[in-house]
Order: sequence, then C-alpha cells, then structure tokens
Amino acid sequence: MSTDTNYQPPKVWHWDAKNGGEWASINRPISGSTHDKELPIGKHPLQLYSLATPNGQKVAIMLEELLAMGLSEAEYDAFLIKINEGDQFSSGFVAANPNSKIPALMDHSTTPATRVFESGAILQYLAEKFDALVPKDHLGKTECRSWLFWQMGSAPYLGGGFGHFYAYAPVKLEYPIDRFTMETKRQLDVLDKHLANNTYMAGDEYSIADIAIWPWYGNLVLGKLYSAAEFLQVEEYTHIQRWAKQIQQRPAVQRGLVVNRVWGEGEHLAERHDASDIDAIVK
Ligand SMILES: N[C@@H](CCC(=O)N[C@@H](CS)C(=O)NCC(=O)O)C(=O)O
Repeated sequence: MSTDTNYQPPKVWHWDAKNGGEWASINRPISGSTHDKELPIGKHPLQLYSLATPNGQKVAIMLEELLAMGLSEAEYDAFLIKINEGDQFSSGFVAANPNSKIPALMDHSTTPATRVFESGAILQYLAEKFDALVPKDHLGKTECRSWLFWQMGSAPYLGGGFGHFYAYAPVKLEYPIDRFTMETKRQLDVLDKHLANNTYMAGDEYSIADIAIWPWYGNLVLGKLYSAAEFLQVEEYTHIQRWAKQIQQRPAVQRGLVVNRVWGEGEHLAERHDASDIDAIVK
C-alpha cells in the first residue's frame, strides 16, 4: 500500500489484500461464503448471531427491553460471530445475511424460519412482532421511522468514515479525518438540537429510534467510542449527554450491552442462552 499523499489512482483498481488497515484480513471485494459451516441453533425461537459492536448492541438491547416488558416470547439465544476471524463468511451466516455483517436474526417460530438482517430491519421486525417500542400515534410513529432511517444512513459516516480514519487506518491523514469529523460534529449538532426539545428521539416515548441511535451516538458522547471524546468535544452536546445518560441507566440497556461482548471495559458474555446468564454478571 502506498502512503504517498500524492497518490494517483491507476486506470483499474486491483485488490491489495495486505493494505495494512486494522480490518485488512477480513475485507474483500467479493461477497459470499468462504467455508461450509452451519450456524448453531439454541433452544429459543429467536436466534441472534452477533457481536457487541454498536450495531450488535442495538438488537441485544431491543430483546432485553422486550423481555423487561414481560414479553417472554422474546427469549433468545445469542451466538458469537467473531468478525475478525471471518465467521461472517460461513455458509450458515451467509444464508442468514447475504451481506455477511452482524447482526443477523433467525426467527424459528415461523415455517420456514424467517431470516432478518440489517439492524434497523431487525428492530422493526421485532417491534412489529411484539407490537412494542414504536409510538402508536401517526406523528410519533412517523418520527420514529424517520430517525431510525436517519441512523442507518448516518452512522456509516461516523463508523466507516470518522472512526475508521481517526482510530483504525494505518496512517493518520488530515483530509479524511477532517472531512468525517466535520460530518460527525454536524450529525451530533442535529441530534443535540432535536433532543433539546424532545425527551426521546420520537418525542415523549422511548422507542426503537433511541435503541438504534444510542449505541453509536450515545456511546460516542459518553466517551466509549474511538477514544474521541476530547477530540470531538463531546461535552458540548449537553442535550445528547442528558439523553445518553438517561438511556444508559435503563436495566435492559445494561443487560443488552454485555451480550456477545468479548473485549473492552465492562462485563463479558460471549453467548447468551438464558436470562440467568446475564443475571449472573449484571447486578
Ligand atoms: N448496516 C448494517 C451494518 C452492519 C455492520 O457493519 N456490521 C459490522 C460490525 S459493526 C460487521 O459485521 N463487519 C464485518 C465485515 O465487514 O466483514 C447494520 O446496521 O446491520
């Protein structure tokens, strides 16, 4: 890989498998499976295949919120997908998500089983299935959907843009860091202004919009993403801080955060098959 800032793209791009980036060993320009392996299936109808990245946290938090509401049919098994070891390219995982990214959900309560991929689609699927965590009124429901889609469209600038170039790239380059910092701070300002006048993203009610946005922007302003709190001056976003801390206190959020977590600060729980797995480590 060239680190030359005068780099000129060649006529035709060629895949350099060793580009030196943190994720170089798993990044490929082709889709599909690399090896035959079925996914394990646990005892509950809902099977989550995931990892505790922000996108993975969304679904574990959602399931824990549903269980906290007394919806016992939301019981689930959560299996660990080690994306740094290529588990997302097994034939079983690709059948659950042709896009080879966590999280993926299988619902075995239907015949045939239903596959759901894309974290936003999984949140919507579960919200519909359990008729929960989306406001019932027209305006609230529409706001909820708008913010859910906002998150799905915006977070790649934060994760794939800012996070990648600030934290993971093998060279620190001013141009992409500057560009994606600008966009990240603009997005934080959008959220801060909205949360100045709203308790939650869709108004007065906690919803799947909060569950989608908190693991990215909540964790970011709480200093838990990319060690970027000082660089981004996250303390300035006082309304996001208020919202982020409020949501962090929720027992279901604290439970969801440990699911499929195998690194970093906090409790670790590689797999979750029963509420007692979390009870044992989250007080
Ligand atoms: N838009 C997808 C993004 C999922 C995603 O990017 N997952 C990452 C981890 S956060 C992943 O599985 N990466 C593995 C890979 O790129 O091979 C969603 O929200 O579900």
